[in-house]
Amino acid sequence: MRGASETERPAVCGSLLWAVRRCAARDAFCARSVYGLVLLDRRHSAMALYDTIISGGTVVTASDRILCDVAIKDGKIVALGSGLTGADEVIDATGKLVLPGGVDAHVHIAQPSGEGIVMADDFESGTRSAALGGTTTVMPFCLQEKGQGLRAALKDYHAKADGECHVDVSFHLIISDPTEQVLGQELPALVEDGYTSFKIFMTYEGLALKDREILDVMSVARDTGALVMVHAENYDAIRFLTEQLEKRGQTAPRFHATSRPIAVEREATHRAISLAELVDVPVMIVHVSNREAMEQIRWAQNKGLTVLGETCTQYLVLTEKDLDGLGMEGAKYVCSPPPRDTESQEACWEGLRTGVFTIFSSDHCPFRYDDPQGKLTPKGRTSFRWVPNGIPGVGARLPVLFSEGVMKGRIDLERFVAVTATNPAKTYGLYPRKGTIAVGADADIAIWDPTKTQTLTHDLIRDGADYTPYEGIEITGWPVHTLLRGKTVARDGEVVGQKGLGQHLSRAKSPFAVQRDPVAS
Ligand code: DUC
Ligand code: ZN
Ligand code: ZN
Repeated sequence: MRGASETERPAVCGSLLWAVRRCAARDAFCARSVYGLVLLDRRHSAMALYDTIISGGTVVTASDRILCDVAIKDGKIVALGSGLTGADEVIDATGKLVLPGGVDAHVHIAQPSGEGIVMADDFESGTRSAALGGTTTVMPFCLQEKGQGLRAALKDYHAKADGECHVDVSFHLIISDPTEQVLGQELPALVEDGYTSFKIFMTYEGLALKDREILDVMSVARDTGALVMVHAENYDAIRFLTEQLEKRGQTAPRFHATSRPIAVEREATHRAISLAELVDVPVMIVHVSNREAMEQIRWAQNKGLTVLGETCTQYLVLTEKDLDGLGMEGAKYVCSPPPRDTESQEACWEGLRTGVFTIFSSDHCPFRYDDPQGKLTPKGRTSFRWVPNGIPGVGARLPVLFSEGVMKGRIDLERFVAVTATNPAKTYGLYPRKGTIAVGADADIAIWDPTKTQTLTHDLIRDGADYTPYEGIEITGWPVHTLLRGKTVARDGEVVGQKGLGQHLSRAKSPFAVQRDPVAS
């Protein structure tokens, strides 16, 4: 067996091109893993060298695209090269794109959402939809209820998820009650245990933290190397506007958008950035919906602050007009921040293209529409303020971005991979295990047919909701085969195999939050 010489670059750090050339040059004799040297030697060819080869497709990473085969062994990618042979199973990907499975860094699954309201997805249905939509890792939130310890909250969420998932899962924490115990004991211990990111809210009854509390949480993040995600909307301003609207009888779902105008988001975004600057800690502003909020982030980035941004599907293809539907129809689009206008959509595309936004997520937060425990809760009919906040999207995220972004020339394929897989994996401490196609990475792969065209309907998405807000969009390109650690989990619109293949992932600290070893892989 030939090993890599001391002077060679470790394969996982190299570009895809480099790895391919290197494998091709050696006739795919050997491969290195991220975690050590591996034994792939032709002399053992009586036994299959590989479990699976994906042959003939165009492999795309965040930096390269190249025609080559991908060999998989024991759930890992072990070789990239041309003319690879010697596998138990060969998947013909001729004419297809071979992409890293998506990493959806912002989803809500089975999260308690208020009295009488039930989220539409459990971990089985939410991760089923993810697999069908080409996503192989989801990052849901574990919500700390007021008065609850974080460990207790995590125990509940693990109990809900364990054995149920079709794709891998890794929890962020939501801090709603930053007590001394939480800040001083639980959070630091949990960061060391691999829960390396937490979300805080600047709005919502029972969730909104005061500025002082935000500073306290940020300060723990700074001390522990965790990444703070911020829901940036001004709580008092929303309450003020909501009360005014209700006094005027303006209670239909469309007034949800009126109650949360851009200034509400812009102000909170700027405040979150300023608080993070004071503490000297990186911060991720999630679900950014418009140019003014994006400009706060760009301003901070230009100033040299580590401020990251995320935008989501709804801000690219929905507008406030979608909330106008007859009767309660608009409730299908109630989410926060609300979708804006076409200029805001353009700004979000620009942010994805230029890198102001590092990450593209779904903010999947599903409620059934025609259901008293969902969007049509009796209280919701009395005012928009009671309509459950959030829309489904984990299954639609990648097809919509591929079709509207890549196929319409707004972003290129490499950027698509970057914002949907590589960057989320890097940002939240899952890289290089997740988020790329490289020797040593988990074989989490979505094979796309870029020519497949269809009209988006809920039966293609198959989450637990009873609608998709993206119904009727004409989609070009579809993930026709999804593999999780080398095993097929979805193919041709059907989930394959048993639930329970998905595992919980403990994460490293974000490279944005801690100094990286400059030479480690
Ligand atoms: N914030 C989220 O992140 N998701 C859904 C609703 C919300 O306000
Ligand atoms: Zn939020
Ligand atoms: Zn969310």
